[in-house]
Amino acid sequence: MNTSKQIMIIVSLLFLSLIATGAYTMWDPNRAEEAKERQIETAVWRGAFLFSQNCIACHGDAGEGGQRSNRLREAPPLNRPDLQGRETEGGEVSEPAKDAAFDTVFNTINCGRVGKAMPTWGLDHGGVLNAEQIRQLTLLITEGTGWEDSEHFAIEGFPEGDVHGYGEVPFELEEPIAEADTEIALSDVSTLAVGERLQFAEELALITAVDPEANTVTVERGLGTTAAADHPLDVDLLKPPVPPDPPPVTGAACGQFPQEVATAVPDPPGVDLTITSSGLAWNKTELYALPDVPLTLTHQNEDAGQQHNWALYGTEEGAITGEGLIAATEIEVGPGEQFLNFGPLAVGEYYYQCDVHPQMNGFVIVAPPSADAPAAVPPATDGEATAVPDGAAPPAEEAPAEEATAP
Ligand code: HEC
Ligand SMILES: [Cu+2]
Repeated sequence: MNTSKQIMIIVSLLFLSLIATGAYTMWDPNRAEEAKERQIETAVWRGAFLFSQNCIACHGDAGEGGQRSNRLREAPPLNRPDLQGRETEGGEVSEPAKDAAFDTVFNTINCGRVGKAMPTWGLDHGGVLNAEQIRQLTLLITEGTGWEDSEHFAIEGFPEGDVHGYGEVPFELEEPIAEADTEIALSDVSTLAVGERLQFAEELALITAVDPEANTVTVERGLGTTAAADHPLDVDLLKPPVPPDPPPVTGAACGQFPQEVATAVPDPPGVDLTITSSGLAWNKTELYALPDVPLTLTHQNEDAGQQHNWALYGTEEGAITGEGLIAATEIEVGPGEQFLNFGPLAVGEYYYQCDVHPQMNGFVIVAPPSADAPAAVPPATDGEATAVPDGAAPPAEEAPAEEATAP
């Protein structure tokens, strides 16, 4: 072989490897992107499992929040668009908003919320989760794609011969359950106590009495948003956790200190109601209003970047089904000010909440001026003494809440 031929071969080999490298670099970003996506998917899936093990007792099986899932009322929904960097459900993701949400969620899980029931989870802060596990939980919340997995783990446990045993029970049904049954016969009730819950497929039930002789429990059926239904003998029978008591406030974590607890400052019974939202809380949990007069509400949203509204419902159940709406402001990002004209309302108690954060709630108490303010009570004209406590007028019978809907 002569030298020029050798040089030719070397040059062409070099050339070939250059082409190969070039092609590889052009191709590589796609591969890197795909690998990253797969890695996030796996992390979200792990996060869903961790969530089912640690968080559902307060936040609900699918992150739907403690109110909706009938768990810890104060635990907010975590399947919210704002925690995914979106302004609305299914809206565009804003990368800066998503990054900000990632930091807030990570820190909240790591450090807990001092003064609130949200525990500290980070190992450095006396918790049980390491930084990678907290990252997986954070991705579950900011990606928002793993909630079905979480619900599945919550109900079925971890795939394949579940060693973790969430909710598994050492007893079986003795008879199928009919929708109206409140007494349930089980093979063994020795592990059950009043106040605990049973789950029949989708339905939640609260144990109100245990009879160890007859091996039966008496239950309140269809708790929360679930409904009583017929169940066959082989229905999925589980014992979901009861929300734990909030841990005591022990001091500072991650530079947080207990916040001043918002105290309810009663408005003088009136027609101009004011309320402020700040730090994901209302400054008042009771508003006082006069009956049978038009009312106005001023809502000051002091939470920069947070969506809030003020929505009034006939009852708390009405708020869950969305059917009892009386009047509401638009959901708007703070800071800002909103006004709402509504009423007149009949004497009674009405429930209000922020529809984005149902854990922000309270009651409008509609009552005539009390004995403390006798000047405002019109004198009785018929001269008959009526036994009404506190000098309050008897409840007005006309004007049911539904007819008081604001335009
Ligand atoms: C004992 C009940 C409880 C448990 C268990 C719990 N949380 Fe919470 N969590 C709360 C409460 C209450 C809040 C609201 C705190 C507040 O008002 O600032 C909260 C708030 C949060 C927030 C902030 C949401 C927001 O909108 O600012 C995140 C994120 C969160 N929890 C994630 C988790 C994760 C992840 C787990 C499991 C590792 C978990 N929580 C377990 C009670 C709980
Ligand atoms: Cu809100």
